[in-house]
Amino acid sequence: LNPGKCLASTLSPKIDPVQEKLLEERCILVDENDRKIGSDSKRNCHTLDDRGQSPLHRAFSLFIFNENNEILMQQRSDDKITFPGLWTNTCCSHPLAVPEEQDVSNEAIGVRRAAQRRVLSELGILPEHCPIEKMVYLTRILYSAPSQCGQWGENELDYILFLKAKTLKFEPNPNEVKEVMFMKANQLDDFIQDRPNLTPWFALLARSFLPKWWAGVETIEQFKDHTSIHKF
Ligand code: DMA
Ligand code: MN
Repeated sequence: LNPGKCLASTLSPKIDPVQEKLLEERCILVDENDRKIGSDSKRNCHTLDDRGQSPLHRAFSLFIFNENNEILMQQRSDDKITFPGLWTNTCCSHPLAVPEEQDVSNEAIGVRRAAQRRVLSELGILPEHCPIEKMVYLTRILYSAPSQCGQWGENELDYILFLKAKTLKFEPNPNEVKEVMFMKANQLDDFIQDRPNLTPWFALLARSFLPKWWAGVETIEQFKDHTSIHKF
């Protein structure tokens, strides 16, 4: 990712009002061991300081597979404040600093609730097609990355969630998602070679754990590791 190269829309001085309002959400601040140390606005959590850093907060990355084990991929809308226009996995966002979503007991139930909330708002996937009890919490990763234009970035402790969907119906919300596609496992290498416009976290996972997890998706529980926090 070239931080110097900005998409046209990110050069626009006007921030999309819907996305701007979402900057008021309260994210969960954590230490490197995933212990909650407070909360802060989505805006502050994604604003880089003069050393290019932002506060570490909890997040999730959900991968939804259809019955043919293809991943539902999304291209972020040009209205997104961080990483606009980039291709990424099905749905990423943050559990919020509210009791229902802060609870990481019971296989990170709060994070899975947040994922169910966000697939509905980003992709129009109904909760019954994304059941919390069918979402598998695999492991956690820690990574940071600047967005395309310097001012914004990520610094996250990211819960990886997999869902093998029985029924998959979606209706992307254009304010969030520009395009969707299904990707087969044997297309992954070409996908990451051919596209300069991938999110940093998807690129990291695609080059590390994803091929192994994907090959074993039918027995995904074998890859559960709730002890490690993998640092990139
Ligand atoms: C944040 O995703 C989470 C990760 C793993 C990067 P996002 O920028 O898509 O969050 P939101 O959808 O809430 O804007
Ligand atoms: Mn974040």
